[in-house]
Amino acid sequence: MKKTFFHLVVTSIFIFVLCLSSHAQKPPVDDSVSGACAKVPAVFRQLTASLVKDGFDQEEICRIFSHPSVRFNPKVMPRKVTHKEAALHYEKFLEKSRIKRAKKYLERNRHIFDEVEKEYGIPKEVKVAILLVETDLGRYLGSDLALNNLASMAVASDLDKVKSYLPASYKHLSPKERAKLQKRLKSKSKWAYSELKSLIIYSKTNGLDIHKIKGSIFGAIGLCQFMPSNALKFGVDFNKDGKVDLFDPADAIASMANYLQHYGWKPDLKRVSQIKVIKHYNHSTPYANTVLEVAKKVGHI
Ligand SMILES: [Ca+2]
Repeated sequence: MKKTFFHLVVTSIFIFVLCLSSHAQKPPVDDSVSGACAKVPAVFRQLTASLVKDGFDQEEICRIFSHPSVRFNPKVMPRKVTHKEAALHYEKFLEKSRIKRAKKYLERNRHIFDEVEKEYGIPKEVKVAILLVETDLGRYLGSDLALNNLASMAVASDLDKVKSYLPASYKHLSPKERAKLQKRLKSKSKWAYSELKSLIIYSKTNGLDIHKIKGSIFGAIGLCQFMPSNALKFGVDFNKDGKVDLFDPADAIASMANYLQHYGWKPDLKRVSQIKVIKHYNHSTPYANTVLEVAKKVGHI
């Protein structure tokens, strides 16, 4: 009896110690998730919770947002809401040196431009002109990650959070102006959140590292500067390598052509209708005129 009791006590202690050690050696699976989630910057905690609530995998979202390259840039949203297209100078794209580079780029990628033109009917000169105006033929693809810019806008829906970054003219707003600006912030934040979701899906679907996808200040990506939602809708895997990579000339040029065709580009379209289609790319008449002027200059090789 004594021996049995002694054995019981020893066995119990053994099991207890075993449990403790096993707990220490093998943390529950969820610990790795909460570990990564704990590293998500505080400014993005609510955003990541929303993404998980909207159906994204928690582990994936925490992995994305706990990466050291993720950061909040409070200056993005103020730029978005004060952005004035008319203030941009498009005439620089008509400079001789740029036209010369566009011609060279076209020659270097002529087989792609020709094949895409055959399939979608968009003149190669128009496509190279858009690449020149959008990213200077891939020279400028953005200085920060699309993820950071979109996430920064998505969380900046509150005027008080971004007001110190607004231009001086926005400092003394009337209550009516303030309400209007606040409404605009909310709407842009909602838009950025939706684009952020598209970016996550785009990178995952195409096996691209989201922490390497550079974007414009407003989150446009690739040589053709598509918003992620358009990358999902109009992206074409033209070189048939199994992924839509908008940083690859073949995919970018074909995706752009697909987009323009969708918005009504046809052969023998009159200039006024061409302008209308190009404005779907960027809602600016000076932009559309510049694209056609560059195309005309490039065409005269
Ligand atoms: Ca591809």
